[in-house]
Amino acid sequence: MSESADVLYEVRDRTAIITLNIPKRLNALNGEQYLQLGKFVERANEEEDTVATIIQSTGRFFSAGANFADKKLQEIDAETLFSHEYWLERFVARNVWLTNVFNNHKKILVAAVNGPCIGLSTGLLLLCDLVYVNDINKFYLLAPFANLGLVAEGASSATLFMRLGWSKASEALLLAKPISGQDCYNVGLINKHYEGKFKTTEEFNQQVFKDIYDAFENLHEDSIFQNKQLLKQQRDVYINNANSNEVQRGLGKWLEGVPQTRFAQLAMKEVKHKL
Ligand code: CO8
Repeated sequence: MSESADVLYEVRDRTAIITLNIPKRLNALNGEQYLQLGKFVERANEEEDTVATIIQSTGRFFSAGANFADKKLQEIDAETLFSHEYWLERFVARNVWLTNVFNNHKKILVAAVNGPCIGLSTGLLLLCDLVYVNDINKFYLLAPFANLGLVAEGASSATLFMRLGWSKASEALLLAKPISGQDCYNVGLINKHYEGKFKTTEEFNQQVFKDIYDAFENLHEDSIFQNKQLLKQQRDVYINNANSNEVQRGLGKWLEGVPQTRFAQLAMKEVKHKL
């Protein structure tokens, strides 16, 4: 297993497995950790012998989104913190690239979802082909951009309505409401759930790995990959359009300065999301 301790990578039985490993922060990711995640997904794309790529996690959350307590953000001087240069590099370039890396992945992209998912990570989750959840009663999606002075990220302005329908997408994005695991299951986002029968995230991850392997083991690889390309072509126009429009609007929000204040308030525990 090769690793930066925070995000891990391994290949097992024709499957690349990427693990978010920051349970104490509920797998909230800072800029470098999102970059590492993207690099690992790129690496998985180039693996010669794999059919699937699983994104899995540790602890009680799948991912709490961007790390609002990122020290680097707090140490930056005010002029930089409101500059085009900073946000073009740290936000626009990163989000466009990461969203494309997920959208363009050639293998079956699977999310093994041990718990709730928030923010940019929700956008990435919605770009996965298959979603397996341990316990739908403990799972929710939260796209809290309207509460943070931001706009949709990770092409979620397209994927939310494609995967949840317009009404739930509106609740998620316009009202920053969490979408429950039961709702996500009812609308078909979740392929399978396990009624919370696994007491540890590791046991759950192991079962998803086994289920995926059993499902693709005897199929013809090239047909899988070509079918993925065919399916993907149907959504590409939406995803690519959303990706570029989202970052353009998002950049405007960072230059306006509201998210910087909201992130600081979250870090000081002055505000909380409504769950
Ligand atoms: N960043 C950093 N630390 C976090 C985060 C986060 N996003 N979320 C949770 N944590 C930490 C908490 O600070 C806490 O640490 P400590 O134990 O040291 O106090 C620990 O994880 C456990 O969290 P809670 O005690 O708060 O656990 P609860 O179960 O009570 O609440 C919640 C869980 C509801 C998830 C709550 O922690 C929360 O609201 N977190 C914030 C989620 C959020 O807003 N994420 C950002 C979304 S926006 C986004 O992803 C795109 C932004 C693009 C930014 C680009 C920047 C460069």
